[in-house]
Amino acid sequence: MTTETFEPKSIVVTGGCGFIGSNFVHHVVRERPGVHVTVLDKLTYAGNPENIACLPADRVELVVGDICDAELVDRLVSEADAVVHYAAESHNDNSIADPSPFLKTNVRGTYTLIEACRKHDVRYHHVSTDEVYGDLALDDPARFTEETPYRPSSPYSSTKAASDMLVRAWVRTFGLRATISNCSNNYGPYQHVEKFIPRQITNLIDGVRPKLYGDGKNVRDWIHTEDHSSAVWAILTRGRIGETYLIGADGERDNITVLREILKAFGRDADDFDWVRDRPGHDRRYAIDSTKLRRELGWEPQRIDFAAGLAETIAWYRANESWWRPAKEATEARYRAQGQ
Ligand code: NAD
Ligand code: TDX
Repeated sequence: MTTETFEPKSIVVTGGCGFIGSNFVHHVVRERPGVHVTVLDKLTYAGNPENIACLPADRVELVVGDICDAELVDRLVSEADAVVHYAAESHNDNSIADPSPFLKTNVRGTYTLIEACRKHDVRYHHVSTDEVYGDLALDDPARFTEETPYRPSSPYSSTKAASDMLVRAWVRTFGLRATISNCSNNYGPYQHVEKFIPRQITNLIDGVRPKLYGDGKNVRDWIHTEDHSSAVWAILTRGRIGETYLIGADGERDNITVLREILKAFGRDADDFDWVRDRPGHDRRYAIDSTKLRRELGWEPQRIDFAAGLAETIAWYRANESWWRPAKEATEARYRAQGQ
């Protein structure tokens, strides 16, 4: 299928100091020399300006602010060709402990951005998650497609689903020039230590036993964050307006298998971990069918060797202790209070 190429010169990246957003900013600076990036980030507990501090100042500007600040958003959007929206409250466990910031940032924040994009007729790409589709059974041969009905399980995923719905409505009713992507679980550098893979790696560096929820059989569909970035760029520049694209790299693995790969890399015994309290409402399995993205836009993931990607990620956390150390103690204190 032929699609027109959109060539933005100046983009706003919300949440560009978080895990996936900052990896995307690195990707754009490296791969797209003519593009200027304005990062809009509130620098919550999950945002770290260090993630993009090494990038050239004439290519990347950081604006510290809230996506719910309509005046600020209006000004930044009026000066841009496109908005790529990553900013979110992103952690399921936090959304169970306190859903309130999820409602505000994920729903109200998205509303604020799409209103500004509508007013200034600016192209908008909405970054979302496969969790909006709920979960699949372990023995179900099916995978999620763009046609799968929404069935979110957690406060986090229900607010992401709500934000997707707002974008769809703005496309249909107001002609917003938008695309949506729903990606599976990312891993790679700069991921917060609250998330599964970095939590276990940094526990092992600290000589603490990793923590596995429930029976450890929950399946996640892992993709390297670099492949997520290349997919988002393909959709932003060549995707069809109003369309949703699922992003995945055929990386299904259950949690205990991933944990045992990490334990092995540290030379530890396969059973050297603690079983802890399960997450309430814990989704069983996610699996993405990304045929539409591959067929229509010719995208292919490059970083499909999970063992190699994991080894690189472990090496990154070993080499960058000063990056994660400040967040570790408070994160583990939160988990301890939850019995996890
Ligand atoms: P993250 O928690 O690491 O980063 C979120 C960033 O958003 C932080 O820099 C934070 O400071 C910023 N932010 C939060 N609230 C804000 C606000 N009100 N205003 C401005 N900035 C704010 O998240 P992540 O894991 O990088 O996820 C990024 C996006 O990708 C999210 O939209 C998430 O739903 C989506 N996603 C994540 C995954 C995954 O595996 N992590 C998978 C699919 C989709
Ligand atoms: O200590 C742990 N032990 C454990 O067994 C942690 C932190 C998690 N888990 C399990 C829960 C999940 O089955 O590991 C799996 C992955 O957990 P998370 O890293 O919290 O990710 P998940 O809940 O799957 O959501 C992630 O992927 C989809 C991101 O956090 C979301 O932002 C994204 O939308």
